[in-house]
Amino acid sequence: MARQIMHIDLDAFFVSVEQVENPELKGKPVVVGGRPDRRGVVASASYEARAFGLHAGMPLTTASKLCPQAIFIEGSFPKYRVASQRFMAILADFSPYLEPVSLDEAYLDVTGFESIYGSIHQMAVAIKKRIKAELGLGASVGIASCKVVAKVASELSKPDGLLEVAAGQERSFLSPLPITKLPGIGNKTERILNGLGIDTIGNLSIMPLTTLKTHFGASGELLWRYSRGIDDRKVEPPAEAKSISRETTFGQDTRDRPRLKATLRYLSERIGSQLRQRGKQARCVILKLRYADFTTITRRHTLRQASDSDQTIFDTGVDLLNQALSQEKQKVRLIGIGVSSLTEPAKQLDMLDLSAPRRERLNKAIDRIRKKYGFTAIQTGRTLLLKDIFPSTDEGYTLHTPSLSR
Ligand code: TTP
Ligand code: MG
Repeated sequence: MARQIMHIDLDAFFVSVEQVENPELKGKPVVVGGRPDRRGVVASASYEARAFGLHAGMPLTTASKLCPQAIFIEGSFPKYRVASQRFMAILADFSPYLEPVSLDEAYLDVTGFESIYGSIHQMAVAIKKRIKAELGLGASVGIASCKVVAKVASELSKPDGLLEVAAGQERSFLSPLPITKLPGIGNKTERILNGLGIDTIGNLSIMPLTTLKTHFGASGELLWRYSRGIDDRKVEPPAEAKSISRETTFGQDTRDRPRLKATLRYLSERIGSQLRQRGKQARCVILKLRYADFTTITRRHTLRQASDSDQTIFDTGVDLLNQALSQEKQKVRLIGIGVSSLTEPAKQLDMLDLSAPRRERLNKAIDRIRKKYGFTAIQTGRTLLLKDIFPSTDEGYTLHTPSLSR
């Protein structure tokens, strides 16, 4: 029997959360991402703003030129996280086979659920109703026999949509759509496919597999399968994150070391706190820098022993920063730090590092205080410098790219 997969995606998620909180924003061109005079990009645009050509990823300055009357909002990530958790909790009430994909997007395997709801279509209506009633948010739902077709269907039905693709109709549904509608086709793939004379998913689906493999390697086969509406991926509970990272863009490009280090310190503390919250340690620390000309580099260092300490992450980050700056004259536009190779905490502490137990106690105490009084209740001397750079709230500093610096 064919499976029944639902893909649910909230409409203009960040903007809609703001509109629920402040109904005056409803029906207006609204952008979440930051003020138009600030740097950074649009994270979410209302459908009214999209009518002016605004979209996610567009620089805020361009957005304000295209639509000067748009209302620009900085955004607050913790608020979106709460809304996302409530959204996922509603979905989990409908089917235990839930796979969150991002904050506002999930797959549900609903095979056989028509016996409870009358039809899968009615089940989707019930889900949309609950999301609207409890969160005030619009959602779009795609229903199909596999993930890729369900996703394309929800996207195509937006906003406030519901689109079901009957079993057997997958290929003919996809066929007339432009290739950009197929998940996984970015700018580069699009350019190459256009170069081969392919502009619709139907054209893509009749390409010989060997040609696609020559151009795209292993992902050529995925393109070939998806374009025919073939996708055996299961709806699975989320795997544990393999890495954690945070980054932010400066208001003005800078090479000021105290400022760079203060930002790095703050980002390191957030990473450390998240690691400890999850009960994980990391073996690898990664620094990311974007220079004034948008060149982006990452530099990594593997630690001798896995760690969850703010200080270790920061110290490693500073070493990588110093090395990178010694090889590059440009100013820095964006700085980020991340950790990967996550492991369970090692039982045996490094005998050569006598300060490790003390540091661990200190980190735990800091986490307790922050949990009670907010992230900025305790700050190291270095991050205090950030006071002058970023506005602060109890949840932490509001960085200019809220969505990207979570
Ligand atoms: P999307 O679901 O891609 O976008 P959306 O919900 O704003 O609009 P719609 O689904 O109706 O097309 O992403 C969900 C949220 O993720 C979005 O509200 C903001 C955030 N986001 C970013 O921060 N940066 C991005 O580049 C994108 C695409 C999304
Ligand atoms: Mg969305």
